Amino acid sequence: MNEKEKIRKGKFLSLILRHQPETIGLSLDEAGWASVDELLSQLAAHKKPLTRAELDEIVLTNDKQRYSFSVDGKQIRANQGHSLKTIELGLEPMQPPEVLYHGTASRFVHSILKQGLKAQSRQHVHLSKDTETATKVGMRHGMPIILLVDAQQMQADGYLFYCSANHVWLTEKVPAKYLKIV
Ligand code: HQG
Repeated sequence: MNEKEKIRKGKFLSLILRHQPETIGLSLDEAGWASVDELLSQLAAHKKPLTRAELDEIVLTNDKQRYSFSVDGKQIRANQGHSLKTIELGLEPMQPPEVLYHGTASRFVHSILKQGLKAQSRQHVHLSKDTETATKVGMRHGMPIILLVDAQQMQADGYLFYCSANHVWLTEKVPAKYLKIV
């Protein structure tokens, strides 16, 4: 696989494991896991063939470590980013850093400062520990703006934070009073 092919196949894998497993007739369990054998056979059946070696390469070299294999290597899931409401990753609440960042596009800022950050189509609001990552996330939507989240105060006020296996910080919502433009 060349880089372009790997990115294309990885994106399709994200679609399947986070949003629409039914596209290839796959089912995920309640924690988001799919059988690797079933994934590969359903991909082949839907004219998107992938070998086990290619899947291993995608999982291992993915720039954001988006996917994990189970310990026995028989199952696979996306580490975060799901829109499927029935999936419960089973992450334990964790103490967040004092501040976290959220990158968004300038055109959303007015609404965010009024309504707070909402999970939109996903299960969680996604936050990062550093502004570089937040900038990249914001750039996906347009002119990037970084918002600082007072995670310490949120936690003191009873909000829960989770950290995915690939170190994305997740929370259900961020009310506007905890946000500041960087
Ligand atoms: C915005 C990528 C108006 C929010 C990234 C964002 C991340 C509001 C957009 C992960 C709003 C949702 C998630 C409000 C939130 N009014 N706009 N009240 N509240 N928004 O894609 O955080 O590459 O669902 O700011 O790296 O951009 O897929 O969320 O701009 O970790 O692995 O609504 O996706 O990871 O967009 O990105 P998204 P996101 P992957």
